[in-house]
Amino acid sequence: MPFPARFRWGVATAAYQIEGAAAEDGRGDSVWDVFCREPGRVRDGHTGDVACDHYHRWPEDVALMAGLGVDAYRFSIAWPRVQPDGRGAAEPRGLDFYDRLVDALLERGITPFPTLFHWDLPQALEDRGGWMNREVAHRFAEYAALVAGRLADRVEHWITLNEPVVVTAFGYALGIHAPGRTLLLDAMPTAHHQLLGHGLAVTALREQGARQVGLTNHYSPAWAADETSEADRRAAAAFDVFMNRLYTESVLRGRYPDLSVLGDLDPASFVRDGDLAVIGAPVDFLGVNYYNPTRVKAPGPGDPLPFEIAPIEEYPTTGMGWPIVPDAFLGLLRTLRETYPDALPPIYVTENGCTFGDSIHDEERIDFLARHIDAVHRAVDEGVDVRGYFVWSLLDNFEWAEGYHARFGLVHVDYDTQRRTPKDSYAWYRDHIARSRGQVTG
Ligand code: GBH
Repeated sequence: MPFPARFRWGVATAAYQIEGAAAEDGRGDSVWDVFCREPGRVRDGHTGDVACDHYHRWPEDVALMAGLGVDAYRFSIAWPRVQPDGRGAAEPRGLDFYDRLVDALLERGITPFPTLFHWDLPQALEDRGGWMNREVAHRFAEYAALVAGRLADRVEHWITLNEPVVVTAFGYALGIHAPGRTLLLDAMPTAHHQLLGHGLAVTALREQGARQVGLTNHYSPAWAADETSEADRRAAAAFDVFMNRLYTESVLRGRYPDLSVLGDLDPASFVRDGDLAVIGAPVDFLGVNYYNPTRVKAPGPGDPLPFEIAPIEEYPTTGMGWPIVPDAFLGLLRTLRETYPDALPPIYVTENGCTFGDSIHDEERIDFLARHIDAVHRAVDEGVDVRGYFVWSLLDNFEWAEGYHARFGLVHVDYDTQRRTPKDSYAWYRDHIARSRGQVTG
């Protein structure tokens, strides 16, 4: 069976990774601006100060999307452009930028899918504890309302958060990402406060007329290193709660899975009465980001976390060293449907992609995308309600702690000249979209 006629093909980016113009039009510092300035945090001291200069070159980037023939574009809105200090009245110049972008997309028939928070928290809020501080959830909902107040007359689809688990795990528990804190399991309130912010924002967005609201989670299927070992299976189950289920069960069912599997954790110290009802506010879709599965083994003595990550060596890997396992993607989509048969909203795959060196002749990316799209196709044929697929990413861009070394784009960016060169995968995806339109039914 072909893909359904209304299936949306898209590309994705995020503000800090492409915009640059870090000090323009009143933009405040985000945690990533500050993190990048600390020596040793990001490879080779790279920063997002200029990035792909998308803030100035967006017309060219919209034209590249039009050339691909995508139906939809997922981008993120930089909170510190809208509220430089994370609170108070909107900076109109910041909103103007997204206003122009949205109009240009709509003119080209491209549906905007803005994400309100893709990791660039205003530093002023981090100075007050960041996501460790419950108050930030309320600030987030206010910010969401400001943006929707300006754009919801034209923007139908809204994504609140991008991958809250990565903020908690990499940003607050392990210190690999901004704000670089190493709280280990003491970082768990940041998961709760992000989810609370999501729930409060759902209501705030709807009040401003947003029609389709969802959040994007990162999913990594957990494989027990030794299926016959009870300790490894327990560790894999704990990882699954930590990485996947905490952010899914709470949003779709208004309850947390049993968090005691994570260890000595007192949810009552940060979860208040009524919070889960807020977090479980109905969503219209679930955004799924998938890159790879994770092999998990039992923790060693004195290990602060209830699991350890073990290498997956029997599959080829991407340039990041991440194993390429399209079957795990199919398995993930099946598992979501089996686990939440009555509660799962339509799914959008809001990110999937890879990096392999910097050649514009990127056969490996084409193969990666073809096999992962095939997994989505099979899931759809089996009845999983997937409505769209977004390639990460339109452009090579600032890959967080890897700086500009990892290139995920369908379009190559020369960071000296800002010249964009479509890769072979760009032509392949364009043809794939055209072909799938040619054979659509229903
Ligand atoms: C996404 O995060 C982000 O939303 C996006 O901004 C980013 O550019 C993109 O992915 C590419 O990285 O198997 O132990 O080596 C992805 C989060 C977390 C996914 C780490 C892959 C691999 C860890 N990633 N994970 S491991």
